[in-house]
Amino acid sequence: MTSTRSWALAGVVTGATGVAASQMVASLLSARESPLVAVAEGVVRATPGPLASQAIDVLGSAAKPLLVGVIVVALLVLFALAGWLWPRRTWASVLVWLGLGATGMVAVALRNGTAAAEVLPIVVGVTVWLVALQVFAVVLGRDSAVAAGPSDPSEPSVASAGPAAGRRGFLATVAAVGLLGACSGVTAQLLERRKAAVLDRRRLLRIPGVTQRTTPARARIGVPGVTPWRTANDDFYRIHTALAVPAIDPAEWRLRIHGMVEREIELSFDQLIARNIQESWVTLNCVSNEVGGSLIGNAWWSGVMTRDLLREAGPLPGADAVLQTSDDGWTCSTPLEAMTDDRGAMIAVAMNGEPLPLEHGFPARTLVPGLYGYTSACKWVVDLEVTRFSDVEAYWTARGWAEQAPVRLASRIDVPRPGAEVASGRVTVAGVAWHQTIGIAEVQVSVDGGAWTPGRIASPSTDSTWVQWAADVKVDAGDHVVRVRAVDRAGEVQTGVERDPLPNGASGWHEVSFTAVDEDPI
Ligand SMILES: Nc1nc2c(c(=O)[nH]1)N[C@H]1C(S)=C(S)[C@@H](COP(=O)(O)O)O[C@H]1N2
Ligand SMILES: [Mo]
Repeated sequence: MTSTRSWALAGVVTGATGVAASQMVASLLSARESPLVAVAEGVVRATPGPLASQAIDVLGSAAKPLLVGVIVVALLVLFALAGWLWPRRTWASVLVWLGLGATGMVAVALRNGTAAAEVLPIVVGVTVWLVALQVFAVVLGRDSAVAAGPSDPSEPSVASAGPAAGRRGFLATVAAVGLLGACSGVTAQLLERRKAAVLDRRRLLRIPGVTQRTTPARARIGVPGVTPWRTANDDFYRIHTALAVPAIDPAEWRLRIHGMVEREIELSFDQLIARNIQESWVTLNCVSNEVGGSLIGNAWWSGVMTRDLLREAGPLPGADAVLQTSDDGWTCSTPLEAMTDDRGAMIAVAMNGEPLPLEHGFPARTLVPGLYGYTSACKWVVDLEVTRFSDVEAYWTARGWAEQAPVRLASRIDVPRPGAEVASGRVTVAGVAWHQTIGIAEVQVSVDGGAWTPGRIASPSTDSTWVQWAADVKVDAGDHVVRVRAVDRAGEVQTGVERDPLPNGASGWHEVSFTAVDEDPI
């Protein structure tokens, strides 16, 4: 086998394996799209409309497979080229691989942004390419030393007349890299198929008692630019430690309630949703949210009250905690009290009128108004163990976060945006404020360190959600800083003491700098 053919083959096998590995990582991380698909769709979008419609006219339904075919052939040629280049001009080969990676990166970023789940598949793919070719270089380099081609000594070669061992080494490497690729590809396929099946189940799922709800009029402050009061599912922040989002078939899901109880309960999904479904607006936030941060969202949730389920199980005296476990092994420990009092803690099965999105815990997750997510809002929940705090440790409490973490009274400015330029005179400042289960009574703003003056708040129907607020302030031309603080219904005034999120939530006043300019008198 000639060196040219060996290296071209090495390039093709390496290239395909890198793509397969990246597909597998994309499936594992539930990326919105694999890099390969993102590039293909990028090509479609970049194709001028008339050309595209002409292509579809002429080629009909063959247009799509043809496009895929063209991309695959183009990739194979590039892979072969990059393989051939490796022993000759390694830097040029590296440039080809990096260029391919960069193309994927741009396609993905334009479409889905640069979250870890979108970027990591590309990083893995490029790494596989470079490492595999280096392995080939070692194997083929060793062989070429043994069987240097007579014709051109500057060209490393594996002469067909070379020692059979050398050739076997090369073929073994092709087989090993190819096997890695095949396994990755098959894994990606299986993951995708499982996920597709679960998504199908979810799409067809109808849960009696689940309703849709839009933002109530009284919850709107009516200032443009303020965060929508109801957070759409796609815009809801997502936090989980699981690398792969669990894809759970509701037919296989079980919830076990046990531990310090009189009666153990085990429920299938059908048994759960056959119970009394109740619904409410609840704002959920993450303890890691910085002052002014966006790890908070508000939705219309539907589910079964944990109070009812736990009462039925009958907690034994001495129990003060519920250790919740997710299908992915993540745990949190929640005060038993918070899951059995009247605040409306639930096993949620729907979010904004739809079955939970997979990323938010499908088919069931818990939700406890007034507590940060890490101590209460177990996604893909499968197990509730009634226990004692002194007997258990949960995922984050074992890592230095507080055992008890009620949400802190907080407020945020959404408009003006930091650095905004606004017309001098009357400026409307607006945002959101929250102290779940207690509720917000008042929001105050202070401009340039001046006196706190009250703004107005919209009034949602429950204290378990954030409120939108607004305040009109007067400013002259120049740079300004506006601050906000909230007062809750219990009379607590939001503290200006600045604390980091660790161990039990950030505190401090959110402030925004902006510039006021005099409008041109026309
Ligand atoms: N299984 C599981 N559930 C989890 C977590 C997790 O890492 N794994 N993170 C928690 C944290 S820290 C928060 S803030 C909320 C976030 O819920 P969301 O992703 O639906 O917004 O989920 C909680 N439930
Ligand atoms: Mo969190």
